[in-house]
Amino acid sequence: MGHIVFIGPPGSGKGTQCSLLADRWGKLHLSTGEMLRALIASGTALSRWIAARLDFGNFAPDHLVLQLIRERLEECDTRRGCLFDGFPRTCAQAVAFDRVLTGASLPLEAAVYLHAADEVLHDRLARRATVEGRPDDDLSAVSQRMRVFDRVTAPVIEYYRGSGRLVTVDASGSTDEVTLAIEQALACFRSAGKNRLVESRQA
Ligand code: B4P
Repeated sequence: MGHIVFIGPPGSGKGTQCSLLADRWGKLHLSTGEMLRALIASGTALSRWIAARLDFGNFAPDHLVLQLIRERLEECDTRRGCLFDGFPRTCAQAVAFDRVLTGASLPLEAAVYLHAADEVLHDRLARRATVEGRPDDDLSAVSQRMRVFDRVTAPVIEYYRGSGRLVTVDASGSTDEVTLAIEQALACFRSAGKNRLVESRQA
C-alpha cells in the first residue's frame, strides 16, 4: 500500500476520516489545511497574507503548498505511507505531486473522492463554526470555498479518474458508515487491480 490522497468539498470529512484511518492503518496523516494554519499562527507578514486568502475561502498559492509537501516528504516518518488530507487541490498540485513521487520509495496508490450533497456539507460546517469558530467556516467563506472546489478542485477528480486511480465514496452517512464505505471501496479497487494484473500476465 502506498500513499493515498483524499479529495472532497469542504465538510466532506477529509480531516475526520484521515485522522481515524491513519490510526487504524498505521499511516501518517498529513493535512495541508493544518500545515497552513500552523504557518498562519507564526504571525509573519507572509502568514498574514495567507490568512487573508484562507479567511475569504480562497486557496493558498500552489508553490507554497508544494514546498510544504516536498519538505515534509523528506522526513523519514513519511516512509510508512501518508494519507494526504485535502492535497492536491489543483491540477497543478496533482501533476507536480506525481513528479515528486516519480522514483520515490512509495507510489500514490489511490485518490479517494468523498462526495455528499450540499445541504449535508453546509450543515456540518455550520455546526463546526459554532464549536470551533474557524474564520473560513463563516457562511460567505463557505460559499466561496464551495465555488472554488467546483471550479478548481473538480478537475483534479477527473485527472485521477483518467489515470485509473480514483475511488469514489458516498460521504453523506455517519462517521462510522463513511469509514466502512472507504475501506470497502478501497478493497474493491485493490482486488480489481490484482485482476487486471493477472489478466495482463495471462495475455
Ligand atoms: P481544510 O483544513 O482541509 O478544510 P476542510 O475542507 O473544511 O476540511 P476538513 O478536513 O477540515 O473538514 P472535514 O470535512 O473533515 O482546509 C482549509 C483551507 O486551507 C482550504 O479552504 C484552503 O483555503 C486551504 N488549503 C488546504 N489545503 C490546500 C491546498 N492543497 N492548496 C491550497 N489551499 C489549501 O469536517 C468538517 C466538519 O464536519 C467537522 O466538524 C466534522 O466533525 C464534521 N463531519 C465530518 N464527517 C462527518 C460525518 N460523517 N457526519 C457528521 N459530521 C461529520
